[in-house]
Amino acid sequence: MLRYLTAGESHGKAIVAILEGMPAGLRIDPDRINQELRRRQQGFGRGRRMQIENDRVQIISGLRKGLTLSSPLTLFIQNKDSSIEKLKKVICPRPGHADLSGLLKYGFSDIRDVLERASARSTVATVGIGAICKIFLDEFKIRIASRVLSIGGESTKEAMHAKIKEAIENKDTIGGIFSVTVKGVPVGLGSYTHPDRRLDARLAQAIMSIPGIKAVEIGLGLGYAISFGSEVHDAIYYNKNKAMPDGRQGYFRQTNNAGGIEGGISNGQEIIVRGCMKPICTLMNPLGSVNISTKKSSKAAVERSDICVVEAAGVVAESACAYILTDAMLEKFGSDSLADIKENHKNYLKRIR
Ligand code: EPS
Repeated sequence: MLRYLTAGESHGKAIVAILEGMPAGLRIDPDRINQELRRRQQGFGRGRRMQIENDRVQIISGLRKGLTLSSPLTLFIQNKDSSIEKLKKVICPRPGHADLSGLLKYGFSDIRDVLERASARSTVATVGIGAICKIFLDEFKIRIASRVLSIGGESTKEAMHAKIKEAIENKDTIGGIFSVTVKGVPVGLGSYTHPDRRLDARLAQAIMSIPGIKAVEIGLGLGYAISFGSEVHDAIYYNKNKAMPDGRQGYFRQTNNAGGIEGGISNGQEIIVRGCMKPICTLMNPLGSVNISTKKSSKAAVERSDICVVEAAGVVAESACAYILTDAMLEKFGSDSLADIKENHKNYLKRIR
């Protein structure tokens, strides 16, 4: 139903996104998009680039008088640091980054030609698109939030902070785990009828495609591997006075190990996804590498970078989930006009009561 394209290099003129397939009649407040862009720039452990940029969106198509026209929406976010033509050549690939594989794949002789697009700066586009999707989901009271669960294995606020400080002091970097939760999702988004329609598979793909993400779990995730079925499946109850979170009367659960998705379909419970982010690969005290011109051992390149971006990754993952859930809502309830979609949504909730 929905599709998007993004473009832009980290130090190019701008980051651009085109979102096609949003229904007509949705009011878009650019400030809401700017708020999300702002959230992406934050978190303890960000680098100097975030002090330079003040990401703000210009919407250059798809809106008239603040309302969507169902035509493609184009988001344009200017880079303040647009020094791409002046930046120095990079010749020692950083372990963990796309540097070496990208260089060999495309036949470049300067790693900068890889890293400019491989940079996580591209997540500005994901967040811009996700913000529009969140505005759509708000119409259905579907709310998405994220949280940092752990940094370097530590899970209290002070200990997480201390880990990041330790990384800064040691000229190192650190990763962690974030969660994304989605409240208010109606039962019935996604489907078991074909692999590429499964909601959990679609969410996992969207989150795994964020730079630096190495694992995604839904609900109990890896915990399923160490449990008996009787311990982990969410027993079903019925009480005509009790309602599921999506408004359905009668059926309810007392646990949510499934993370809101069974058989590739939302089951009306909160959706719970976790993502694991590896430590940033640019190290101020670099690992061993090889000079691509001389083939001699050398230290990996050092570029301006962040120390820890798990909090920002959570914000980006919220956006990735918002996009998938919007797509699944449009699939279920129609895709032309917001008013029609709302009517279909209302009638559906009435039917499944
Ligand atoms: C980022 C912009 C980049 C980096 C970071 C994320 O800016 P610069 O390279 O100019 O410092 O801060 O990118 C990476 C960590 C990476 O691996 O490329 C941003 O806007 O989020």
